[in-house]
Amino acid sequence: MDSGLYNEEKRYFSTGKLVDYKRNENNLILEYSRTKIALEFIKKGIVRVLKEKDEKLDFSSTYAVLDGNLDYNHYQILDKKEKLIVRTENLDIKISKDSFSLAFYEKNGELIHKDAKEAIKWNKDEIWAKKITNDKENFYGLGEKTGFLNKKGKKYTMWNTDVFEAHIESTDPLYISIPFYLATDRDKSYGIYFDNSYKSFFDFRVNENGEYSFGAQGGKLDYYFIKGTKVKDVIRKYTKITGRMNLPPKWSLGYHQSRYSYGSTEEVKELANKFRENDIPCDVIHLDIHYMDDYRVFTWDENNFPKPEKLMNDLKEDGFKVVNIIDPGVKKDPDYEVYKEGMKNDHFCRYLDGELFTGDVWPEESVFPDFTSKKVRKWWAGLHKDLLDSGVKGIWNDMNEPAVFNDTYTMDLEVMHENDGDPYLHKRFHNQYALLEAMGTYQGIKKYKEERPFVLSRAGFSGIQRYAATWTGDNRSIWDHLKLAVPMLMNMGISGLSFSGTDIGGFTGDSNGELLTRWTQLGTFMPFFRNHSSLYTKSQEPWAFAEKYEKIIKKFIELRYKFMPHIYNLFYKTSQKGIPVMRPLFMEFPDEQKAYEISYQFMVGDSILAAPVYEPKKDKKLIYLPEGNWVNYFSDKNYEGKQYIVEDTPLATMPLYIKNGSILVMGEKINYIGEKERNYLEIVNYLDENIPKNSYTLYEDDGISYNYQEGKYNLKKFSYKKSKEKIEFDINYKENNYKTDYNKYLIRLKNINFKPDKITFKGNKVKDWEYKLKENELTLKIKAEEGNIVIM
Ligand code: MIG
Repeated sequence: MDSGLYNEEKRYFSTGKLVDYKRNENNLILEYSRTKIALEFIKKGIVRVLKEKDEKLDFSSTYAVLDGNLDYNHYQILDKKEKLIVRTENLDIKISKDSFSLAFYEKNGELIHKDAKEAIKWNKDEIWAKKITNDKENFYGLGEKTGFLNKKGKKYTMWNTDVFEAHIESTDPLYISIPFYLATDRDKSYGIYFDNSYKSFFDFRVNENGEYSFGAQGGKLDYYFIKGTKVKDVIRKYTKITGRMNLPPKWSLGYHQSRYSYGSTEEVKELANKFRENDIPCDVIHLDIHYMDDYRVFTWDENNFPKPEKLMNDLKEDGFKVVNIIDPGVKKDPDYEVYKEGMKNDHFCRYLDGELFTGDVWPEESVFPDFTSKKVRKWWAGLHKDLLDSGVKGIWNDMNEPAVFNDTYTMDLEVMHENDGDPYLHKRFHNQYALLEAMGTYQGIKKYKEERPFVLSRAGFSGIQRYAATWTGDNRSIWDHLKLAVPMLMNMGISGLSFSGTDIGGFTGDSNGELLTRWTQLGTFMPFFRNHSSLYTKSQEPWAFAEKYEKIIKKFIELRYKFMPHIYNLFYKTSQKGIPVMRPLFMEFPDEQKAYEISYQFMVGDSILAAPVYEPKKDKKLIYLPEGNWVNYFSDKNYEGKQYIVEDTPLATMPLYIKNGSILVMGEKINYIGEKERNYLEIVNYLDENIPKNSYTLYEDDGISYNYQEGKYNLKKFSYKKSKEKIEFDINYKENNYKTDYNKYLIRLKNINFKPDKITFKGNKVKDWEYKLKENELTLKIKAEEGNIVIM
């Protein structure tokens, strides 16, 4: 079988010599003797490299790429003997005349990245880009991939695939394809986004000449070089090209409970009651495929769910939101409305000769909407009306690789997609199928609810972050899969998919109390926080095992809600800049060599470090703490950074550290988002001897509507400043157009090192304060207003 990897033995064409070139507004056309190549200048520091196909330069993109980014034309061309040099404001690009090859330099002459000598190769089936790396450079990203954080030395395939259970280091590909990688060698970073949705390959097995490559079995060579001195800058620019997540409804950041499947009204109600009775916070319940009438999408099973509207209403009163699963396959049943309507309007995928494509999925023989067509997406959006009207709040898109129960596990590659008049075979659209479905789903929710949509998708392509959260599919209830989740989710975050999670407790197989407890601890700091398990497995709701486990699980779910103001704030930042919530250590500590290889610890934002336990009966763990001073959140024990420490890891706690010198905002314990008015917002200052001042800007809004787009939000800046004699704490409202539910600030200063004599707020004496000598902590309460606190 052809592995699809670049193979020197095969016959390929290469470009030949430069014959001519032409400068246009935003692009430079390079005419080599055997092909044309365009460099398109997208934005400052983003250059698109595009090779012609079938003797034409086709500037069209996949659905991943946002329109409207093209705005750069500040460049000059110098024609030298052996090279053309393109100078932009922040890049010098040297183009070799002998055979096409690029080298990107900083303005100071430092090399950022260069191509192999013959940089582009192709034959009738494949195209390849060949690149050069160095010993120090590592690779990250590529979305949903198993294995260690650093992808150097491995090869990967992009082909959306339903992989049941078997997720190990060598399992590849999986459900989601993100043809984007980040390369960094500590001093400099760049990204490459390969905008090709055919089956594609990234081969980071660097050869003796320092070469690596990527390519695809079809389509164009079309990639974006993204310059970024800092890693965050590369991600910011990548998500400029393919988009960022929108602000999610706040409830979707709470705890989700799911199972394949909660099968009746009674079962769902019992579940909901149990959460409230046991006083365990939960916002969301998921309904898997058994809520439907014989797996017909957009229907309800009338026996088990006779009155969905009533059920939704009852759940709503208890603060629950319901997310229903929808698969793309539509049952081929002449009496079924969705099938009839789709057939009448020709919405389903067909072969070139007009024959309907059918394949077996849950409803048995099924047909598949052609989401490449705008009118089909609109129809699909419309189909959600009844579900949403009945009170369903979010949609879960499963099986959208698309998965089909046949030999290839997917749609026949010869099936056609209409693509609004630019039709082509499934092999071109396969990896985009879920992205297009999610577009339709998102549109539907947006249309029928005056609220921010929540969509969860199993498959995806670059850009899926604009419409959906993602999860990593069918893992198992084994320790290895808890561990695997950590680097996988970090790489997803690097690849624009900030809102991701894994099935907590594991999907297939039986979970157990200890495993579920440890997994929930990780989940507390995972962007998407859902417990889900498969048919025929042991129940794994928080109370499913012994009480000692339930207690700890409850404590951690509560902790998620305690951290909610901060987590929501981090999501706000993702929506603004694309920077993920869950981050690899090197993103915050780029100067530390060690940080680039740490696969099983992560940062939540820039100030919290989590090192989840992923082994049974573990009572001690070796942890690396980067530069700075750190405090264990649970034990209050302080540690100096830039060293390994051995930490105690009793089941009741997880290694969680706050970087001293930072500020965190926290909420009160609630059972679900919006349950009740809060009394206060807690602002904790983790003071550090070496850090005399710092600040934290908090974003707040109603968490559900679009009013923030009309300015109805707050940006509150909290800062402290320390000197020998006093500490000042300043509250400054940059924006203040949303009325919050609390009216007090509870301010805590840890490591304060003196007992204050006098505290004032806006010049008036503060009475409500307490200093705890043993904890070395000051707590004070003031009215939630702007102003300056002086502590002397
Ligand atoms: O072939 O809808 O990954 O989360 O519970 C199984 C049933 C189909 C796969 C999803 C899983 C879901 C299950 N689905």
